[in-house]
Amino acid sequence: MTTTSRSTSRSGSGSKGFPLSPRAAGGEGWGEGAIGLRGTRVPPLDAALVKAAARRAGFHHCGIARAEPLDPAPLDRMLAIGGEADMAWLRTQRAERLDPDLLLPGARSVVAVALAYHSGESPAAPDGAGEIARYARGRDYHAVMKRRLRALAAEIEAAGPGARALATCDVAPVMEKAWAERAGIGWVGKNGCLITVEHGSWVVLGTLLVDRDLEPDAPHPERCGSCEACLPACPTRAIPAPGLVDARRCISFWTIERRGEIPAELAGRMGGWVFGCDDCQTVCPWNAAARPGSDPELLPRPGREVLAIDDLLALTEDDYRRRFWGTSLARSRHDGLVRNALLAAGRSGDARYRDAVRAHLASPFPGVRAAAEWAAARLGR
Ligand code: B12
Ligand code: SF4
Ligand code: SF4
Repeated sequence: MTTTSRSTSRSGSGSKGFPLSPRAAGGEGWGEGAIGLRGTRVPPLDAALVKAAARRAGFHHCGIARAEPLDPAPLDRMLAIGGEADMAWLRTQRAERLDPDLLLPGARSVVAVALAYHSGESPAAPDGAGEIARYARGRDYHAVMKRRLRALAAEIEAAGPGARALATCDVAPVMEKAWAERAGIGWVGKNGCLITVEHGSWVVLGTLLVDRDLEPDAPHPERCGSCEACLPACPTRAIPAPGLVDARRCISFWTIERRGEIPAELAGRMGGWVFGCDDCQTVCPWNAAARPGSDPELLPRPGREVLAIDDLLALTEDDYRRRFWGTSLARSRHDGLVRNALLAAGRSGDARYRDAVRAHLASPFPGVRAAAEWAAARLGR
């Protein structure tokens, strides 16, 4: 199997997917099947075989959709309100997001997969603790997803020599939730997350675009019904309408994706979060009933459910690299995590953080400095 690898990504650089094998595209003796690239006939693949391979590769869910363009309405609705914040790539790569053929010319099917990461335990954060979103408590899911997608692709290659595929997780302009819904894995809930019946929304997603026909699954029906619990549960009111997430107000965006200064109006509403936010998911009744995932690679690492705020305030760049390299927490960078901890210290109102906060007033990073000033004002200088 061969993958394309072109030059755009979540951050605007890097590849659209990741290479699965260096072999060149092509094949012979394909017999009956759809017309593929260069007018060649491509034989269909067996969907049951792909799903069995996905189970062997360690995926908890796998579904298949036809690689036909997605409905642009949800993406356009989000872009119309500026809900992408400064993630300009969500807007500039609109066309690729909607049409898989622009990413993998000749794409016929999308294999959507999900990994469940929740341990089933939700210990209340102790006093003085900064909360970490659940998905970030185990190994970096990108590495786990990538390795397993490669294993799945290798099995597809063995079954259909010459097939071409593009494996993606997160960084490529692929709307993974929309594909997972179309492939029957779950539905996009009013909180904007993909929810599965078995594991709730505590799943991360990946896709494999394939240039072969596979028997598609039926799209998953919507199961939120009349519930709207997640909308008022968002502390920063980042879900203005069902299924619409405004990144400009989302704690996840500010604490993970965005460096620099966090607006004071939002800084005061972020509760105990220092990396990501799960509030719109913890209230979801489907998550109360979710089966824990038991995957050792994704389960929380000891000491990663929460991080002590005073510990984070004293975190050096070297400590940060040593402790968080290879984990999802690396995305916020050292200055981002310290900034988040400063704001959490300010929100706590606990004067014991005063000196540690003041130590950051002269930080070279404007975001850290602004957070230190905000927190110091709250704690009394
Ligand atoms: C950008 C991004 C964000 C931005 C969101 C920006 C925005 N306004 O959408 C920010 C930084 C805020 C964010 C936050 C989070 N993210 Co994020 N994010 C992404 C990313 C990279 C792209 C998403 C995207 O294209 N957004 C544009 C919108 C319009 O499209 P969409 O998100 O795909 O989903 C829409 C369509 O599916 C559409 N839709 C489809 N069917 C239907 C049906 C109906 C009825 C309706 C109304 C809408 C609808 O509505 C959806 C919501 O707008 C994806 C990875 C990927 N490549 O897909 C991860 C991804 C969506 N994120 C993920 C996660 C885990 C999170 C967080 C839970 C992390 C956390 N705990 O802090 C939060 C959840 C916030 C929330 N309530 O959604 C997971 C989702 C897992 C899941 N079970 O849903 C993904 C898939 C990453 C992964 N590979 O697993 N994220
Ligand atoms: S992740 Fe947090 S801030 Fe973002 S929409 Fe959900 S509850 Fe709101
Ligand atoms: S809380 Fe209710 S409305 Fe929100 S996603 Fe869950 S089921 Fe849907």
